[in-house]
Amino acid sequence: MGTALLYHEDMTAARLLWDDPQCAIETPERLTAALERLRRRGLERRCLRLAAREASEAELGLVHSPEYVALVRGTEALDVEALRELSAQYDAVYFHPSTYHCARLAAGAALQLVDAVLTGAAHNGLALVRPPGHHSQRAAANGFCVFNNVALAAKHAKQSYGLHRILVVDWDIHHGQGTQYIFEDDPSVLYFSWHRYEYRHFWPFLRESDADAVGRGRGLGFTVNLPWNQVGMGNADYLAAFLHVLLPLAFEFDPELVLVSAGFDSAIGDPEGQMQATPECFAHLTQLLLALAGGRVCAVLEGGYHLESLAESVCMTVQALLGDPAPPLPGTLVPCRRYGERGEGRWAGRRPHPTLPRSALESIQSVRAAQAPHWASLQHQGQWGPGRGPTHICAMGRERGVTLTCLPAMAPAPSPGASSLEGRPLPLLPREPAYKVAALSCRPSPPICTAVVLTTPEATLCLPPGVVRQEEAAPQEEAEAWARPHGALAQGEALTVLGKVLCLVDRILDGQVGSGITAIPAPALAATLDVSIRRGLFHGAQRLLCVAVGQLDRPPDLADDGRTLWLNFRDEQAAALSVFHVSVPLPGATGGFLSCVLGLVLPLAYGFQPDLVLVVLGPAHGLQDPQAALLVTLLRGPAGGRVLALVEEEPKPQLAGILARVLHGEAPPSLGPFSAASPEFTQALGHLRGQLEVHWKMLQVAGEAGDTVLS
Ligand code: X5A
Ligand code: ZN
Repeated sequence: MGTALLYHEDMTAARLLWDDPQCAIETPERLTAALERLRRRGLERRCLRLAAREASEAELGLVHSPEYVALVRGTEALDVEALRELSAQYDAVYFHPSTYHCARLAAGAALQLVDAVLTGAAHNGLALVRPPGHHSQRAAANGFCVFNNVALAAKHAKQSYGLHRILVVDWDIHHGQGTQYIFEDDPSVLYFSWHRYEYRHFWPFLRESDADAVGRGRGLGFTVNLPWNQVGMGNADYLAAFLHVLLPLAFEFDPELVLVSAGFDSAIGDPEGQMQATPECFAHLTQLLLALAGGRVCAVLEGGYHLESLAESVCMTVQALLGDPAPPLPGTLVPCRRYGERGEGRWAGRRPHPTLPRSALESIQSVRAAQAPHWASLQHQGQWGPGRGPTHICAMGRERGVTLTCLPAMAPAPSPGASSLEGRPLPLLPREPAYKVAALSCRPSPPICTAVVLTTPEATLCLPPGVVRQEEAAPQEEAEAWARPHGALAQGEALTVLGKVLCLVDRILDGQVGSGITAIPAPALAATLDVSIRRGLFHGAQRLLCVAVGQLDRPPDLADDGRTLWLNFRDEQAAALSVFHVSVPLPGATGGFLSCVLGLVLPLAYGFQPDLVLVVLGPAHGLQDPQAALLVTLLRGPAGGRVLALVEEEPKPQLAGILARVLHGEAPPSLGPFSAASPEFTQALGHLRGQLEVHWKMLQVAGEAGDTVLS
């Protein structure tokens, strides 16, 4: 079990034999560069290596006409002039004598990957193939594509395994019109594509690439097009597209398998795409998709023409498939602002255009509007947007019928070492500046992935290999000092646990441990949380996100200074008590839970860019195990995997094991059948988002005027 990697050296044989500037970028080096980088990073040997086989003609017939297959077979015997002549009959295609063999291997690799994942030989995988597939149609080659590898894989999954719901995510920067045509009337395949469109001025210049192409007949609503009308889309735009468009529909669809048309011409540096998303973004996109379909994700290479960017992005995808935490996204996460704020570090020089309109949000708005009739999760959203929301969060409290208090200011996060304990006396603690938080990016996987603090030995039995018990503890006097304000922690077992938790917080922040879970006796939970937050800040976390589920109060004397963001799911009204203190009602329906997590918690979490995420499941948290598992899985994204989950020891001792597995990189179980949120719930959530999106731009889903931050 693990991640399958499919490849065959023969796929490097096909190459352009004449001069054609349009086709010159599709080179054999694309494959060798990607594979070389996987080897150099030690990623290839962590995968299950499988050699690709050729798809049979019968298999090709799942998608393509016999005449077309025969025509491609015939190219094996053609001379260069005849190849050139035939190529000219298609749009952006070249044939080589080895094309038929390569294209059968590419299709065969996709089929074999599906076999590996659906037979359980692998959890997920990547097929490194060429020629690519998503432009290829029943009887036509197009856009470097000969056979439609991903469409064949979907048909194969339906035919040979009886699957009923397959999600195809096409993150290549071109519209996979071939895949769209093949499945446009098929409700068993949900096809999502984002693509450079520029109001139809970009290849393949099709009217049917726009957001209002939503499928036909029984397939209405199962084609989802997100056209980008400007170049320069970056990490925040891609993430917003996933959180606000793809994932709500995908969770509602509840696929049994996810196929990715994984083109990396959507990454920074690519000459075709001209976009700005950095390679790390693909780790996040992959990780988000792994939360679907029990983690059965099969990625198949499509485009990607900047060898360096392609190789890095492929590595990021494979790392995420392997279960490694995704490196934090560089730069500020604000959808579609100015270029100057994008592309940090080694990619910093690439700023092709000086300014942009709010183009990404317009695209997101248009696809949500086009799909709303077909998806419960997009209904009753009401209208909230920057133009309609409050200009300041304080202004709106009474009108909206929610409790709001003024916050002091949007203070920038203070530097580590600044007074974080707010005058609270803590004797016996070292007074030297707090430790530096280990650099998050370019960090190798921590030596210990996930550590648990448990009091009951039985509970360890359900832990997967690789999850270890946290034995190391802070010295007793230190634990006592930190416990001092809290009677519940003062002695016995609670104090022992606290000593370990203190140490675990430190280890996660210095990168020696990836993530942690602590099961705590109920009476000590709130106090342990309070101390964990303070310890995290003391240890140098600049921003700490706390997602508290259930009846838990925010520690009353915690400063509202922007260093902590407190999100509380509890059974009362939605309320933004400040920009950093938000209460959300506990949704009953899965639809409500998903809108909270995808539409509120994750945008806030990604926008906040925390160093550490604390997830606390407190009294009466009301989450079913799969919901808790999904929440924790998704919260691995924003802080480079640094999550510490605190749960009550009773009444569900098995919960710690479930969370340990997802933090360790296992896929969460399915949420079960989708149930729509009530219109009241959706509206309350919408109001809350409307208030918060002035400060938290990742919440925005509409591109109306009113954003005054641009200047
Ligand atoms: C698979 C892929 C692009 C074709 C571009 C033609 N095809 N101008 O990225
Ligand atoms: Zn492409």
